[in-house]
Amino acid sequence: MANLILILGDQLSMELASLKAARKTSDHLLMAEVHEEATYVKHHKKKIAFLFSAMRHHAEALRDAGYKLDYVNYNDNGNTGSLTGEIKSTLKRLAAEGTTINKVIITSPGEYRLKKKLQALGKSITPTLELLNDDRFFCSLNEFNEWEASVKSPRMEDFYRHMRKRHNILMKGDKPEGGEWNYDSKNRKPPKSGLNPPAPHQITPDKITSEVLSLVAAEFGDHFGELKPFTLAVTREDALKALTHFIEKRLPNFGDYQDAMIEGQPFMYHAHLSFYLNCGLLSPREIITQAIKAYETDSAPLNAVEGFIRQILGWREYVRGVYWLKMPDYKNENFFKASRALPDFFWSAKTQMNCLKQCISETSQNAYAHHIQRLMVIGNFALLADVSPDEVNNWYMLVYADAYEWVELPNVTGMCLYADGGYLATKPYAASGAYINRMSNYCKACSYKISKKSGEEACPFNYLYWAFLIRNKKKLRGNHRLNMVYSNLEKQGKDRQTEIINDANAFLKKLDKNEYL
Ligand code: FAD
Ligand code: DLZ
Ligand code: SF4
Repeated sequence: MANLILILGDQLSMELASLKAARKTSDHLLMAEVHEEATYVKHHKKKIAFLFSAMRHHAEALRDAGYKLDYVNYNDNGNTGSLTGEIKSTLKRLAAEGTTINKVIITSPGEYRLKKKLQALGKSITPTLELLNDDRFFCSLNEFNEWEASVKSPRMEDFYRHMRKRHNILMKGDKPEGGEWNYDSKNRKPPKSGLNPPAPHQITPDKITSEVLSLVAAEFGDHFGELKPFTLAVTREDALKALTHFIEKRLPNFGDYQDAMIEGQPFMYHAHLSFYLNCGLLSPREIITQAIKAYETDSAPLNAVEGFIRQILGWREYVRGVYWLKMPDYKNENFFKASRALPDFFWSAKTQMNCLKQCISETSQNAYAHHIQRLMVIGNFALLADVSPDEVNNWYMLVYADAYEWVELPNVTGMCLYADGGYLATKPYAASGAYINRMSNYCKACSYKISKKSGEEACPFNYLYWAFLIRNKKKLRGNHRLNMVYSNLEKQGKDRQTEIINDANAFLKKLDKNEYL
């Protein structure tokens, strides 16, 4: 008896749990490009092109490795438009050919939405539908839940230390390498003039990618973002080259300039690897191994390597654990009861606020923005302007090529909007224009004046920040990490607070009318 194994678009790894158990001679593999996955949010054109091309290349690699595989192209006649539909029609076809399927096996999907659909399908078909644990992570979901239950406040930093010890990464016996767990005090330097980071590894589209680019232009022309130039890796070989390129050329400066932003430099010293990691072309283990090797051979300093590893071994694993522990309720979190509609300029980048203009247009161009652009510019604005978490989450899911709900939702709802009331972050990542000015050169070319605190010319982040604190005083005043900030606000006196509120209200009123701000 044969099994049918569905490989999802973000499961492009030869080490996948469902493949390890596959029998090449009898089992059938299925991959499908479907309308439902491409449109449940209207993903950036580049994301669809990236994934469809990577899926097609992976299908070839699987066939070359001797697997029997059915691949359903987006425009194939009879494409049902959904993954559950494709499983059902494949079962029907195989039955007509005389093949009985014993089990449908799938490595558990990364999104709650799809898991529920597959579980529902399992109840309606004859073969047993089996979901296997996705073991491409350092921490299983059971282990995360046990850790979470065993600590008083489940913060990322403690989880990260637990992971360092558990996997013996950057450890000297039971002590952290270099004596500290975290070298952020050495990181986060402002950008200096003349900084010129090397571009990430770029590839030229091959025949498969060119066909996919035409398909995406024809079928998803109304989706957000620019399709070309398309330079992402779509094979494991090229993704490995992108990894080597990062380790050699950018990792040494990763720590120093982790939070820095320069106009016209979207990638800075960041890895630009999240797309490959999240769809399976690269594994977190091999990335961390390479980073450690760079440290051991003195090619990259400890502050860079530790900072980089913390993102993957710490944050990435942690947000996945939080997602699966807290879903489905996490999707409805709205601590501040924020309800503003997403401003139009999130789509068009038409704003005079230069920081937002740069970050949103780079997002549209590259389906990428680095962490601080996502958190401290775009996300910060959404938080300060009281935009509804649903609308913000929808935007982040849609615009970035690395977006899958397991990683996007905790970052947006928890880290960026504090909509979970402080489960994930100890305080809201809210900041005035001073932070953006310190960490970027955006303010130099802005129509607003960073030095002005009130009035039409003032940087909107300046008064929106204080107005956010005033508006949410009842909810935040008790947070000891905000004690100094609130004392500062109180010292500013009643008249100044009224001025802040008036400036913020005037700005938000214009925002609601979609005026050019
Ligand atoms: P680098 O900065 O070079 O970091 C290296 C790797 O660490 C990344 O590739 C990524 O795998 C991991 N990493 C870093 N920070 C995080 C984090 N906070 N959570 C999880 N993994 C992390 N990341 C996604 O992969 N998908 C998303 O949809 C996503 N949405 C985000 C939304 C917001 C509002 C914020 C603040 C962050 C979001 N992140 C998301 C996290 C982070 O911004 C991206 O992983 C990172 O920018 C990817 O670029 P890079 O590969 O150059 O990362
Ligand atoms: C994101 C995506 C897109 C755009 N298209 C497909 C597809 O056509 N077929 C597929 O199997 N997967 C696709 N994906 C990835 C899935 O949405 C992803 O597997 C789920 O969201 C679970 O993480
Ligand atoms: Fe952004 Fe304010 Fe600086 Fe303009 S002045 S770039 S709005 S932080």
